[in-house]
Amino acid sequence: SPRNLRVLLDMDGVLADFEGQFLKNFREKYPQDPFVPLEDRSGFYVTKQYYALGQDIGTKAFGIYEEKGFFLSLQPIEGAIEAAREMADMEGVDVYICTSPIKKYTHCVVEKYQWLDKHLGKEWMERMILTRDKTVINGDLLIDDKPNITGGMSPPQWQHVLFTSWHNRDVTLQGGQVRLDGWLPHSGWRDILERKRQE
Ligand code: UMP
Repeated sequence: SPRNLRVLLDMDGVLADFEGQFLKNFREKYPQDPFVPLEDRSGFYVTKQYYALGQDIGTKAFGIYEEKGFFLSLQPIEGAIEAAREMADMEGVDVYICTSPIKKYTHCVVEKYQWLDKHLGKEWMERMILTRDKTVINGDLLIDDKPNITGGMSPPQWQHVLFTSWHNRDVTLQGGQVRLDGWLPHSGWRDILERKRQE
């Protein structure tokens, strides 16, 4: 029988609403400062866009997601938890969480585990992969909102499913990328898995 399909799920921007929480916290903490509405986001790095508004604004933006409690407080993306559970329950599919912690790891690393425990449960600890280089991780599919994922392994083993978010909605797909527009039942995530299985 064929081997299991190995699916890697990114956390920030795919399972957890990093951008929404970032903006909420930034506006609450710095109500007098300029900000970037979600519909004006472009480029993967939110800090890069805030630095363009001024050095001090960029520094403040950085501070928002380095704060204790930020990563644990992220709300699940709509439909993500249900989809992740259903995917993990699919016959012949192995699901892993593949996420890059920020360099200032103190709160981020532990809170990513806590978030997974809180929203998906203890058995998901077995699925957790923390890495700053996703290209060296084996998989058939990587579902991730970052358009250009590079690293030590070129090309990576996995096919990149670009998960739509505000910052990448106008990005042109490259190479073997396909797009996934969300986790609601009709987004087509199951079709992407089935097609990959039949390759
Ligand atoms: N991140 C930054 N700067 C930004 C936006 C995000 O450092 O401007 C961090 C947050 C996440 C990580 O921890 O990058 C995203 O990692 P992946 O989604 O690629 O796993």
